[in-house]
Amino acid sequence: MLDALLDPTGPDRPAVRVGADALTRDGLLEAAGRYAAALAATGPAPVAVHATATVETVAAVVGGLLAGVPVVPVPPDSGPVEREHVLRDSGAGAWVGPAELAPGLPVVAPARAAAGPAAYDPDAVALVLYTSGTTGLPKGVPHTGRGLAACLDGLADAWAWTPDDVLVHGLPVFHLHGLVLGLLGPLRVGSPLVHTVRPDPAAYASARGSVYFGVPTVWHRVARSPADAAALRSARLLVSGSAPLPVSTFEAVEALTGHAPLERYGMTETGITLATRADAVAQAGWVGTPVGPTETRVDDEGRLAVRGPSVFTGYLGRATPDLSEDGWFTTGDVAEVGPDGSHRIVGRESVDLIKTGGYRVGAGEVETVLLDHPDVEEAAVVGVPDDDLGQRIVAYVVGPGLAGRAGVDDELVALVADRLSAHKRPRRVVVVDALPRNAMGKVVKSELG
Ligand code: MLC
Ligand code: AMP
Repeated sequence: MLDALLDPTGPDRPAVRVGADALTRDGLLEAAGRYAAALAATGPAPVAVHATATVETVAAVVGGLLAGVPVVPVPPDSGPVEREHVLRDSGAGAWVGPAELAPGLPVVAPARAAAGPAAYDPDAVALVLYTSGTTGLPKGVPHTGRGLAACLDGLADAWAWTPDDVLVHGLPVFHLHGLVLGLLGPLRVGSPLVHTVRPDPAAYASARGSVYFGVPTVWHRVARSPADAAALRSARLLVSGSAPLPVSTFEAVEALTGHAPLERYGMTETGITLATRADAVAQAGWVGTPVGPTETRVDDEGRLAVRGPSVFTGYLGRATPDLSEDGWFTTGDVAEVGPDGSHRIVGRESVDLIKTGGYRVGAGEVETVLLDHPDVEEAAVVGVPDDDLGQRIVAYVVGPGLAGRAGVDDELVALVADRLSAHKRPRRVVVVDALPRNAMGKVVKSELG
């Protein structure tokens, strides 16, 4: 799957830069090969990686892939409840990260001598990504090398992405966007990567790349920083994804940079299934045509289903009712298809999946933590529209001991931060006497926010 990285005729130039640290192609193969050698000794169980934005994470992830050991990237800010769940649920047998964060798991240290790649099985699980559902703790999404490669080849074709490009982004390296597209993409295509550690407009401006990736929040911030935006004029492509790009942001970015952002659409479960091609005219609000051999289907109610080589084959260890036997995955997004075959994402079916800053957060996951507080009797978590984040998380709570108590919001935000990833914290906590409910007793979330 890492074709360009493993091509012995490829140039030994800086392949991956993360902040101030850079690895050449040979340097990365050496660093990753040392992890691969160590992993050969820990056995075939998945390796979980504390996925900070560092070259060490890059080496560990690539090392797992070279060794043929499934890699489970773990958000470095995940609280203990979330982290313990991911480690247990994935069946991880080894850990790259601080020992105290994964008690009981052997810590993998790079071996003295690098190992070369193990025999590659394209149908073996290469990565397990965790993503939120509407309720419960995050679910594991296994991807094979074949599926990931199909996704990346489709995008390389759509964007005419070649080794002559330099990719720039600063997205987290534990999700589909930052890790698969943003790291495995350059290693498959052979284009150098400049990872800016954080996706700040100033860092994007000084990186001088040709292709830039960002979530809409990043583009919103770029648009508010005209001098940095102007530095992106020399780029070839600005790509947005992971959440809807507001028309106002699309237009501001185009005016300041001279580039209409190319939107693409995907999901942790499906890979990137729709993309605006580099040679198409990008239109605000439209996310493009099927990637590679992907097929899409939109029913009378607008429900979007996708099928193709990058779509997963089911959650790890649990039923996957949204996946049909013949491979169609019902995304939960509502879409329309234009006369040119381009797709527009109109909304989501469930209010319980929130997208904040491009992160997917299940309302139920946050509600469960809030309900663990002794004074919280009822909780409803919603995403309310936010210019910068797309949606911001607001929690409504009910409990006789809460009303009028000073600092209750900080206490509940801290409780969430203590258990789950930082971006799952509510931005605001509202104490109410009662939650709006319908005749069936179900909370009417549309009346909140
Ligand atoms: C945040 N903060 C809070 C808070 N929430 N403080 C108190 N209470 C809360 N509830 C803090 C933050 O920790 C931060 O502190 C500061 O407030 C600013 O927070 P922010 O406004 O959220 O900004 P930032 O931290 O800069 O995050 C924005 C962002 C980030 C865009 C950088 O959201 C991000 O990296 N998003 C990318 C998500 C992503 O990659 N998704 C892809 C999923 S895959 P401090 O101290 O740190 O400044 C997918 C499929 C596909 O979707 O199609 O790609
Ligand atoms: P995740 O599971 O984090 O991979 O999030 C997937 C969800 O992000 C999709 O189901 C969509 O709701 C949303 N999404 C991703 N890309 C886009 C886009 N370009 N436009 C609108 N929504 C998007």
